[in-house]
Amino acid sequence: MDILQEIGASLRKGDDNRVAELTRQAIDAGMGVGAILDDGLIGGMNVVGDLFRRHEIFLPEVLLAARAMQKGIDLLKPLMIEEGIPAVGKVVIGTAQGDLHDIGKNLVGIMLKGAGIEVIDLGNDVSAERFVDTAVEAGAPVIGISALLTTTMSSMKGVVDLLRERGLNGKIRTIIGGAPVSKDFADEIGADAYGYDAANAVDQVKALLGVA
Ligand code: B1M
Repeated sequence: MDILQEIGASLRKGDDNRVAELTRQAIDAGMGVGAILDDGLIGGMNVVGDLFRRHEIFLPEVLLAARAMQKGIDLLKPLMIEEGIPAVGKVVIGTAQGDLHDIGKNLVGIMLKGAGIEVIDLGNDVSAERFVDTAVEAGAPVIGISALLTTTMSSMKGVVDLLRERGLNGKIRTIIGGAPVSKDFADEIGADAYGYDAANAVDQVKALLGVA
């Protein structure tokens, strides 16, 4: 088993110390951040999702896997963020109201910071009012919303609708993403952009900020 497969296997077992140790080894061996993330950590988490869907593992195991994934991401974070880049724009991010899945959102935040964008992270389970109020107060022209549940996707529409109600559409733009979200859904609810993964989210946000 190669080191990336081993990261995935340890993540499935929820062995956070081993995931951290292997991630460190992979970094030291000169493996790229993208490969460690996609083929190690995210690959492992996808298997966890499949096992969970088939009721072969249960929530406590998923939580342990999420904790292990976060330990790996924490080690990759400094490599994804180049310190001292002047900010080229400001974005408010968070997960949709009712949604506690924040790993993807955290990755998007790290990548945005890495691209020199200032990120105001509201965490998870964020109401439409809080997204919009924060963007207005902070003078952020972009709101990014992440959802992992089909049931919380509808609250993304709440943010778009609230911006429209307050006459802010066009002034504050929205980008949405997350596993069940699609470009079609973004178009349907009137979001300005859709990011299919964290790297694509950076390209889309830069385009919204006009710095692409
Ligand atoms: Co949950 N969960 N979960 N879970 N969980 C899923 C999402 C599920 C698909 C599992 C399954 O059944 N196979 C399923 C949803 C089914 C559905 O809605 N159709 C599910 C369920 C049902 C639930 C609960 C309801 C279970 C229960 O209580 N019975 C519950 C809901 C809690 C809530 O939110 N209210 C629940 C709870 C949890 C945990 C708390 C245990 C844990 C989350 C821990 C945490 O995030 N801190 C958890 C986890 C870990 C998962 C899976 C296994 C993994 C999610 C993940 O982190 N993936 C997930 C199955 C799966 O997705 N394979 C599952 C890795 C992450 C990097 O990917 O978030 O997709 P992702 O982000 C990607 C892209 O989507 C994109 O970029 C990222 C990097 O490429 N992206 C964006 C994400 N946000 C973006 C925003 C953008 C742009 C791109 O712009 C702003």
